Amino acid sequence: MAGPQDVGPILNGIPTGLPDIDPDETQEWLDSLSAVIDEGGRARARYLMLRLLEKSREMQVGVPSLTTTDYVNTIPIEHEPWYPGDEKVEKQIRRINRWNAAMLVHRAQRPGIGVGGHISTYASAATLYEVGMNHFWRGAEHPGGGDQIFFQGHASPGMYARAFLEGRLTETQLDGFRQEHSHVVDGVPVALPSYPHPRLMPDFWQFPTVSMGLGPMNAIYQAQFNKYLHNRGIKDTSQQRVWAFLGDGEMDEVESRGLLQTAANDELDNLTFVINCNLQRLDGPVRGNGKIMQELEAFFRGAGWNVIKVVWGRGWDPLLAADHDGALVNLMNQTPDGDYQTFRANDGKYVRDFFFGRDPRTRKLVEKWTDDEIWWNLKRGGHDYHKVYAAYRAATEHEGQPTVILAKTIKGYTLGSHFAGRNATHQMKKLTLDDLKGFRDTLHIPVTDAQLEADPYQPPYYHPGPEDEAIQYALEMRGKLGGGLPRRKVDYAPLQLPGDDAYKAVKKGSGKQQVASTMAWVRLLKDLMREKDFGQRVVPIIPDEARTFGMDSFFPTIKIYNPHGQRYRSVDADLMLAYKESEAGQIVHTGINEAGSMAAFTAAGTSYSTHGEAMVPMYIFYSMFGFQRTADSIWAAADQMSRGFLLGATAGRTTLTGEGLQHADGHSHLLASTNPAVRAYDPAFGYEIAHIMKRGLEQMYGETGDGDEKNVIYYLTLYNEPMVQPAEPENVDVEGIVKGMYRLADADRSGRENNPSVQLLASGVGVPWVMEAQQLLRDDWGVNADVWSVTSWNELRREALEVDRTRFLHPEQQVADPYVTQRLSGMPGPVIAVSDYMRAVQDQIAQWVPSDFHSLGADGFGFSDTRPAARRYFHIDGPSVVVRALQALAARGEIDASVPAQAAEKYRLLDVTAGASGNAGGDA
Ligand SMILES: Cc1ncc(C[n+]2csc(CCOP(=O)(O)OP(=O)(O)O)c2C)c(N)n1
Ligand SMILES: [Mg+2]
Repeated sequence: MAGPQDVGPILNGIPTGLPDIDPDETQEWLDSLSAVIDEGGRARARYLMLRLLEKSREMQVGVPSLTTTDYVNTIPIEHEPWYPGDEKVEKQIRRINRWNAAMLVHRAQRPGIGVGGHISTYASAATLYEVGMNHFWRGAEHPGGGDQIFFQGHASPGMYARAFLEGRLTETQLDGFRQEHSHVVDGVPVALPSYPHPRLMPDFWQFPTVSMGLGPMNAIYQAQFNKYLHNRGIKDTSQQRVWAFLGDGEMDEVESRGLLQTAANDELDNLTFVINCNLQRLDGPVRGNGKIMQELEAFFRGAGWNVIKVVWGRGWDPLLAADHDGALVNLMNQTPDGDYQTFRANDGKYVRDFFFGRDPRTRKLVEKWTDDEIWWNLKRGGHDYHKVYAAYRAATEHEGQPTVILAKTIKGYTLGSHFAGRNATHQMKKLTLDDLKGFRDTLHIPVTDAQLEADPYQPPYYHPGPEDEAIQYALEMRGKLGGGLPRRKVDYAPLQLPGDDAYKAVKKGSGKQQVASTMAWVRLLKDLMREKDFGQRVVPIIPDEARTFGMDSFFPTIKIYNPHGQRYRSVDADLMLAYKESEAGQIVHTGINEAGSMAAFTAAGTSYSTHGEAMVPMYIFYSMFGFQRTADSIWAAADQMSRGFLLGATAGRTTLTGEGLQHADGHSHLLASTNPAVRAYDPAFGYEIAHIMKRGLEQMYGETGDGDEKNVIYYLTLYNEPMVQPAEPENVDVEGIVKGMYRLADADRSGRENNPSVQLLASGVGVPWVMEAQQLLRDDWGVNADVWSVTSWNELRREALEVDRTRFLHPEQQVADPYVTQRLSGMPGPVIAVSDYMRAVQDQIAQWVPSDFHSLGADGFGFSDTRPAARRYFHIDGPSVVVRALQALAARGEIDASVPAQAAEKYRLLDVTAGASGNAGGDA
């Protein structure tokens, strides 16, 4: 066992190396403690120690804070505020919501539909939502701006029920729950999505939350973004708050906890997490043997949050007041969650016997109570309006820290004994006739037995009519707070976009200088940011790679956002490119944190809707750590209809090749192709980048177009291989660049008119390889090769799929060929397609190529080596393209069958050291 001599210099935050300047006095204190334990017992000693700690902190004695407190409410009764609502009416509202939320799911289980839903999550959280709805959350029309609420995904039926009660949704809509295309009325679908999905219900849901763990991250960065907008003088957001409703099971997702420090460091006191601690997740208890609330308390407090526990309802107050020797608190502290769950799945007698009965002193506390009283009076804190209200008030008044409210509830509350606290409750979607009757009685819903028996699959919804007192009250409260929630609205001024001049420099090319496409993009960004009005709308987001991408030059000019400014003298303060943080900084520097960067991107990219202020996020990252690492966040960003630019820098499987397997991105375009909102481009040169960026800005932020057309995300891959950036060719095919391909360099056929031809297609860093191949084919084999720059395999495919679909569904229509077919038809010879990505990227267009199609690509794991060696290894370099082209021609009988082998021999195709395609270097 470790003795005092074994511990390090720091013990639990208390320095142990300090000299004792008065050992006698110290001994007196220690003796007093021993005496208290001897006379008053350990509980008394503990009490005194805690009081001493409290007093020490009050008097600014630097003692370490405790990570956990007793298993009781954080806010003592004497600090509870007066409850400003009409509890009776609010209870009635809550009952109606509970009923309708459950009926909505139950009816969606009707025969022939059976699409499911969740009942128990909302049942446990109804009070948490209702207190917010009636007293706290500001709607979009509030003069101070609306609050932003991340509703727990599986609680969506409750939000629909509330909107129905307020007259914002109809019964027909409720009946279309989870039948988004098939529930058709008068020819149009009238339906509701399963979960909060802005893309599916764009005037209602604001934040997608159902992929657990993303909500917490996005809420933190939403709160940060609100302060960012404020500090940069773009919008006064000082009155707006962000609330995130989360499950206790959800808190096991790494994403749920991984960014808590950001909220604390930024002092996001505009942020409140409400964690519904019903002690259960889908399969069973969250911490059967432990206590999730205690664990979360320690975790959040350790991360620097203000923690408010709402454990017990008001019925417990007199018992706790009478608990003079701490026996009840002791019992509360010791009982594991698994037992708490079991208590609520039983009855009052069980609670008396197995909870209070564990200690004679606690048994005595309730000896005058009936079993029913024990059952009905002793509620959990998250079901008590007063306690929840007190917590919300305290959270909104707290300054300098984000707050988490840990509210203890019962999963399936009020749904009856088959649901409440049962392990299976999360998955239960329908009620038996008996359940329905019991539930109706518990909630006092005026529905008769006969009505329930008539069709137990379709019990009626209940709405007391717009004149009813409860409805009037609900509407009045929402009216005062600025209107119904959730609600998404889109109302913003289109941006004044940069003119052609901003793109001039990058279109000029780099002369003789070798410049990587990343640099070309950074140069363009600099010019775009110089544009008056527009420049300040750009939100550069960088996870600690600014130097890699040559963006450190931004530090002293537009500065790094930090709500605390720069309180230290930076080590490089004397340098021109000094590291500079500022309250009004423009760069969102997330640290090494791609997940957080995507959350920041989402917050900025939806600002056109969440704040009515269009902002342009430009999130630049190591391309391997974008889609590969955070694709689910990008999916959610697309659901939320984010707009902006993702820049996958250091792209390619052989271009950053010094960095090797884990860094070498040879597939992000394929991953990008799975996201319907992403427009992915793999440009080769600066001028292509310029046109794509320009088109992206026009599409997403310009005055034209509407709807989903604008709700897209542009993804550009950028490389770090220095090469001469050509000037934009005269009359360049801009439409081709934007649609995905254009003819870059025709073969020089003079004197070789009748020689065989091939079409070489390449993207990104592969374009120089096919230029090399074009020359070799001409000089060594007399073959005419036309070169195409494919700026987007993905876009070519997307367009072709659209054509296919139209042809399939409207065979009667005359539909023009897909763009890729049109461009290649009539072009002589087979097609060879190559890039620094795996073949599947290029193969996306195969079926629409009107000629033989052959692809080369970087399939397999990356590795570290020189660029030329890696390209030779994957057989994507210039000579490999030549040999592939010759094979294709030989197969068509256009050249002699022996030629390809001769070529392979000539170029030593199987010798990786013989490769010469590309520049040396390849680190980041
Ligand atoms: C990333 C992810 N994994 C799994 C699920 C499936 N899932 C939905 S709800 C749920 C249990 C939720 O438990 P908890 O967070 O405690 O919420 P409660 O319903 O108890 O309030 C699970 C596993 C999901 N939605 N997202
Ligand atoms: Mg739970």
